[in-house]
Amino acid sequence: MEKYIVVIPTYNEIENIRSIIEATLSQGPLFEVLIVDDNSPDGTADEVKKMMAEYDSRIHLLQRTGKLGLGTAYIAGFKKSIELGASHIFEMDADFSHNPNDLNRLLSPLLDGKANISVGSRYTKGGGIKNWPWDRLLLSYGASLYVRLITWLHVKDSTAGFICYESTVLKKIPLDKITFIGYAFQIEMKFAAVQNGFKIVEVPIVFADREKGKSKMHSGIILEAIKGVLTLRRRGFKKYYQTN
Ligand SMILES: Nc1nc2c(ncn2[C@@H]2O[C@H](COP(=O)(O)OP(=O)(O)O)[C@@H](O)[C@H]2O)c(=O)[nH]1
Ligand SMILES: [Mg+2]
Repeated sequence: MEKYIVVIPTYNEIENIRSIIEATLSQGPLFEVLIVDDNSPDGTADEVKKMMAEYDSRIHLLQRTGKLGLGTAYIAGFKKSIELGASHIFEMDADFSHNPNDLNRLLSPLLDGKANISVGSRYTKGGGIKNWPWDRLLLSYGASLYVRLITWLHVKDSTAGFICYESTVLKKIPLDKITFIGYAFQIEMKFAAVQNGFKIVEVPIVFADREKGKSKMHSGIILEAIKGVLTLRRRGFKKYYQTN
């Protein structure tokens, strides 16, 4: 049975949470959301609970005890989505940088059997970025070139975090071996998927900077990515992520 679960990690997204959930559910009756909240001090989870009482059973909430990072939030969300019987599982941010109106465009190549994973890509023809300062643009584009050079991963937007997976992909990848938490997590997931023989397609999207709330990006995450890519190269030679 088809069931599309959109996993949305949150940390202090009170200004975005209601509208992002509504926009996601409005994409079609088969869409559900799973919020993974890290005990946001601003009460994001309380707002989700209110909506769960107002709406039907298409809203799910996973609460963690504290800010444990984006990567582990997604891993927990993927496991829960598999338990809930999802056929397709999405990664999407809460801050509208990823437009929920693109969800069906990400899904469609998978429903057509063209690939197992689709990546909302800023760096493929037709994609782009709105309202980012030049230094973040440079960092992001530079990172994508660096990743391709070191890992040979054939994905133009390797740090992208707007993704749709067939659930079979997330059942096959050894999720307990996924260790990174920031941009490196996004690269690691794509790398592990390719190592297991899955096909990735890039769908052009326009990424917009957040209008409400604050970014949680920090320099530690950049450092993790620089070192992480080298670790991935070594793991690639050892087929570290390959399962039978
Ligand atoms: N659960 C959880 N969510 C997080 C954490 N860090 C960031 N997020 C969420 O991940 C998404 C992307 O984070 P954001 O701060 O917008 O990063 P940026 O887009 O790279 O500036 C947003 O929905 C955040 O609320 C975390 O440690 N735990
Ligand atoms: Mg953001």
